[in-house]
Amino acid sequence: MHPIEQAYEYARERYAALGVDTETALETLTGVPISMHCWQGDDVTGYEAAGDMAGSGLAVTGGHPGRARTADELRADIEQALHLVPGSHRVNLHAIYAETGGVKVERDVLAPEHFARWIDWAKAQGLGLDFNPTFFAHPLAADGLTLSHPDAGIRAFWVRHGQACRTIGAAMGQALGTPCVVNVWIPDGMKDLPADRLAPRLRLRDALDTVFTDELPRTLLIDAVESKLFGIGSESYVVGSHEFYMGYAMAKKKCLCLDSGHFHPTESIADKISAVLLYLDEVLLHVSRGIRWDSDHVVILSDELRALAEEIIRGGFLPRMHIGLDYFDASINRVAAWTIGMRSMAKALLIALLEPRAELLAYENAGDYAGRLALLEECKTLPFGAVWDAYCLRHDVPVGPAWYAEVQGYEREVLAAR
Ligand code: RNT
Ligand code: ZN
Repeated sequence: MHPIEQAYEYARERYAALGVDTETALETLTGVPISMHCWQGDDVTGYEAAGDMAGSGLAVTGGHPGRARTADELRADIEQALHLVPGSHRVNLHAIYAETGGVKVERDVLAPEHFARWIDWAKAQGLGLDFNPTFFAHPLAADGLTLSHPDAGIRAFWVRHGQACRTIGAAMGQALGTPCVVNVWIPDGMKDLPADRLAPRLRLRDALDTVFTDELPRTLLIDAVESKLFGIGSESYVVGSHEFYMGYAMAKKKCLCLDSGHFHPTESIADKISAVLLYLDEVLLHVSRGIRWDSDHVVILSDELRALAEEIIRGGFLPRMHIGLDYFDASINRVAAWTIGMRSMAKALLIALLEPRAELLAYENAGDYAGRLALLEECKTLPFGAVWDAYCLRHDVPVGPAWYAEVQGYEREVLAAR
């Protein structure tokens, strides 16, 4: 027997003794797509003529060579990363990744044809696509206000952009046979104390209502809205706060996006899932890793990530969750940054699927909290690594750190030439 299968056999028995079927866990994991954010590959620049981060409130740090300079390079890099991740996944695009053949196309008139190459590629790769309007890196976003802008003309421009992006998302959903999650995040806010917190929120609410006017079937498109706590340049006030969007999503039956970097540093989005899903149909996750602030570090197998996965699995919420990654680190090899995040997310889900749920609940229901804590602690050293290795082997992706050699080869042969 292959040593990995041998280790797996031992692990299978250890889990079986706790009432956990590793085969069922692996089967479930195979069916969970993770949406990989394209913007890790090019530092959120996109391929519009004058891509800069104007009005974004985001900060990408690092200057590792090999940034994808074109959509073709980006697709090649994404393929390389996904090749190292077990399971079938999705790719998350932004409007700034439109391909307009060198012609300037304003954001408010973008159309599905500008994403035809992405759609054809996704079809060929067997990938689902998700999408985001880009309400930043644009002269009309330069003062940090978009859908809540006091100028009706600027607001209308961004409303048209949001509408155009829903049309594009629906076309993606139609072409690929899987609904496209279209997530609205805007940077709107103020650096210093506003005198009026209400008016921008009223404008945002009305603008969103106009963006969402067209009823589009859930089979093609899922509308999501994403809040934020603060950004660079919006430290004192963010128009689309958590309360704003939680209320909006509930009132208007939208999907709520929870980004793990968009709350106070000690606040965990894991705890929010079972609360918001009492009132909402669906939740989108932007899995990120903040260090001291919303720093968007590469996702790793942290306690926070494990807690998030546990909550999804414990609640039986998988069918109502859309799991996406959202970070950007330009200081290390970008293909590795993707691979680490994707593999970590899948590992966290696997560990959660391997939890001895019945035993834990038995302790809890008996009021034996010492037993519950003892078992949770013992679970941390159960041989989930052997189950993960078997999963990688079965899906024909490198086992253990072996994947990094492939990234090194790609860096030498492809990235270094950029
Ligand atoms: C910004 C939000 C948003 C972006 C992406 C690029 O704070 O998290 O989701 O990161 O849309
Ligand atoms: Zn996000």
